[in-house]
Amino acid sequence: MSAVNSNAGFSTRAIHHGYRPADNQGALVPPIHTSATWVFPDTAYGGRCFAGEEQGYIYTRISNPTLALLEARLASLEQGVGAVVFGSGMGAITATLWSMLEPGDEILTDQTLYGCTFAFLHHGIGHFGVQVRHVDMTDPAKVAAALSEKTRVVYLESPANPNMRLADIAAIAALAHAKGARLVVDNTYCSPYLQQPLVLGADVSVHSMTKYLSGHGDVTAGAAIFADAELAQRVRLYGLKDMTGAVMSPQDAHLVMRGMKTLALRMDRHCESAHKVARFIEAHPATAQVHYPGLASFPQRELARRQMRQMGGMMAFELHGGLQAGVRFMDALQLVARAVSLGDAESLAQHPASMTHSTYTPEERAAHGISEGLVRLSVGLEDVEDILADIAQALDRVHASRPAAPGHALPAQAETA
Ligand code: 4LM
Repeated sequence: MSAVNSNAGFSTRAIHHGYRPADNQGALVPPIHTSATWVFPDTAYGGRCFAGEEQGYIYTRISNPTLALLEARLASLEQGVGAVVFGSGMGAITATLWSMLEPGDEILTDQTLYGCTFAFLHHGIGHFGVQVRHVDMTDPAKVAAALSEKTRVVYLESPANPNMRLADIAAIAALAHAKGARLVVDNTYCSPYLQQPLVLGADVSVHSMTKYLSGHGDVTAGAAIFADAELAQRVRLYGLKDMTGAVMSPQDAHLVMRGMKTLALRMDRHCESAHKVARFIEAHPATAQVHYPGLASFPQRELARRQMRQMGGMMAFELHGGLQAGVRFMDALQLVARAVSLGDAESLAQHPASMTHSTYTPEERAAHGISEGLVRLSVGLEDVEDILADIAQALDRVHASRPAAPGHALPAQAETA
C-alpha cells in the first residue's frame, strides 16, 4: 500500500513510495526484515506459495519485505512494472542475461562496456553457446544493419563506461523490437534521476546501485527494472534464485533506500560541479580532449539533451603525453582519491586501461574505443573550488613536466568560462 500516489514528484516517491508508518507501529523509517526464512501457518499454505498460487514470502533469496519495498520504489522511479534487486550490479546483469538468452541466441552489444560486463559476455555466457557481437551503437543505422534473426537481446550503456559515448535509446529500442529482440540498458551512469530507459522504450534497465543510487560508497548492490512483469518473474525465479543466487542483504537494501532519499539533491550537485570541472580541464593546456556531454565539443550533445535530464557527474579525458601524462596526473592528486567505482560523495579518479577495463586485452581496448591514456573522473560532492584546486595543481604539474611549458591560469579564472 503506497503512502503517496504515482503522480507525486521524483523525490517524494524516492522518500515515501510503498511505505506507511501506520502499518509499522508508527515507525518513520521502514524496519529491516533480517529473517532468511518465513514461517508457513500450515503445510498446504507453504505448498501453495511454492506453486505460485499464494503470494506469501518463502525465503529471502526469492523475496523479502525490505527488498520488496526497495523494488517497488525503483519501479516507481523508472516507471517499470516491477524490479528485482541483487547483491551487486554484476549480479543484476548476469541474472538478467542468463534469463533472457539460450544457446544458439545472439546478443548484440555496443563497442564499449564496463570491463566485467565485457568479461561476462566473452568469458562467461559466450562459452555456453550464446554468440556475442559488437556494433558501434552511436549510429542506429549500424545497429539496424547488424540485427539478425538470432538477435534476442540488444545491450548497451549510455553514457558508456569509460569513454562516455551515448546511444540513442529510443531509436535502438524501436529497431530491436521490429526484429523481435529486447533492449537492455545499463543506466548506472545516469541513475533513475537523469535518464529513464523504459520510458524511452527499453525493456529492462539495469543498475549498479553501488554507485549513485546508494551514493556513499558503503554498499555493493544491483537492480533490474522491467517493462514486462513476466520477464521480471523469470529473472527472479531463474536468474536470481537458481542461476546466480546474487541476493541482496536486507541491511544493504536499507542503506540503498537511505541513499535514495537524497538522490535528486546529490545528482543536481554532481552535475553542476562536473560541468565546471569539465570546462576547466578542457581549457587547460595539458589537456588533449575531454569527453563530457555538457561540453560544446561533445559530438552527441543534442542526443544528450534529448534523453538525459542533466549531463551527469562522470567524465573521461586525455592529456597531451598519453599514458605517462595520465599516470603523472593521477599520482599528483591530493583530494581526489585514486580509486575505481563512481557516484560517491568523494571524487574518484581511475585509469580504465590498467584498472576497470583491464579485462580487455590491449588489442580489444583499441578496437573498442578505450585509449590507453584515458583518465576517468567521478566528480564528488566536495566544494567544487577544492576539487578544481586539486585538479589544477595536478594538471599544472603534468604541464610543467612537458618541454617548453608556458604557465597556466588558476581555476577561478577558468570557472567563469
Ligand atoms: C567502475 N563499475 O566502473 P557492481 N555497470 C556499470 C558499472 O560501472 C559497474 C557495474 C555495472 C565499476 C566498478 C569497479 C556501468 C561497475 C558493476 O560493482 O557489481 O555493483 O557493478 O569503477
